[in-house]
Amino acid sequence: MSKTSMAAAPNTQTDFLPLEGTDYVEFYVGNAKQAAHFYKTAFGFQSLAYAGPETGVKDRASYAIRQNKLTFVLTTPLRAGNPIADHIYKHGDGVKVLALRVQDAAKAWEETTKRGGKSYMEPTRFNDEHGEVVLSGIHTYGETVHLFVERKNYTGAFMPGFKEWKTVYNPASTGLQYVDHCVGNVGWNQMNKWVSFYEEVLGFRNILSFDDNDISTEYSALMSKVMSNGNGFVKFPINEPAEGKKKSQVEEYLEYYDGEGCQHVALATNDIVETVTTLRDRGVEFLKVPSTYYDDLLDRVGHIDEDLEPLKELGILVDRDDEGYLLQIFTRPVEDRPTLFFEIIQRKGAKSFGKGNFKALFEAIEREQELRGNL
Ligand code: TYF
Ligand code: FE
Repeated sequence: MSKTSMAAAPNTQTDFLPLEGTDYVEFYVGNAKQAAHFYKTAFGFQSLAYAGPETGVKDRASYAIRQNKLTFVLTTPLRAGNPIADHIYKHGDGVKVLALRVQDAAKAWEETTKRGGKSYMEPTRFNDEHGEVVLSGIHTYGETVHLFVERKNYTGAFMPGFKEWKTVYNPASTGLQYVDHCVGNVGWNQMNKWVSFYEEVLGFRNILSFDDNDISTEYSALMSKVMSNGNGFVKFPINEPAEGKKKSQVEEYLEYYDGEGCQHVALATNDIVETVTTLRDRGVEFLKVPSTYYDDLLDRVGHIDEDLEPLKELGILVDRDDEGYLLQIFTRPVEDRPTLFFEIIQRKGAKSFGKGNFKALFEAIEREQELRGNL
């Protein structure tokens, strides 16, 4: 049997990069107007702010949308021949920016770049009549970047450059609350390089590891290490492909994304049955597990507060660790390329990532890989 290592030693050093959580996730997409409509309609986001030619931004259109503590920005280029257009030509729609909230964006940039982080944006002040936001940023895996966002006294809708975006069409929330974690897929044998990057450049710790014995024997092979910042508000698992009997799901991603990138963003809810019922009714497609998954579920995880029937009906997975349990489900990729997808997660004490579900989950992913002819 495989084992999962849990890091024990607390970080006693002072945190050189205090993070308050995820500020926003920005996607580069082929059509931001329609993508914003999709995330509003299907996922329950509300209109927040807009930037584009009408606000003095000439090269792009960006729609910021919000649901509870979740903010997404959908950005599209208005012409060919620029980094945004090149990004979507190469990768298709995907995550460009994982933005992290800080108290001091200049210090975040100085601390990370002096430790070897490659600068994406030097500390820059952005002002409008609502105050000031300071941004800085560094590169991470692939063409993905981290922005550090300092918005101390800013009272505008989102950010200078954006104007408030008010619409009559604002579908009800689906109960999604905040970003639980964002997973990166990196190249063959690159996982430990990126683990060291998060340790050395951002001061994160490796809190969980899954090796190929955990998840490769029969199933879509991969290895994964979960990186967490000091307060646990920001968690970035890193996957690399592993040699298995079949083509790794991570390899499939790398081929279609044409490089390393964000594989899934996990969104937290306080009521997963309610949230997933609503998402499904609004057209979000989820991976399906065989109904036999539920035959011995309660033997595996013990008592849970939820009724089994709705979990089974919706295909929600359950796993337990020392501290509690979690419920999770995965969407199918949200683009035509088999690249980015979302996880919906409800934690009831558990701080782990659902290792007990890997077999059922990876078999479900494999069935889809097979349908695509990519196994
Ligand atoms: O984030 C995680 O680690 C879990 C499990 O391709 C997982 O959500 C890992 C790899 C993967 C899908 C889910
Ligand atoms: Fe996950």
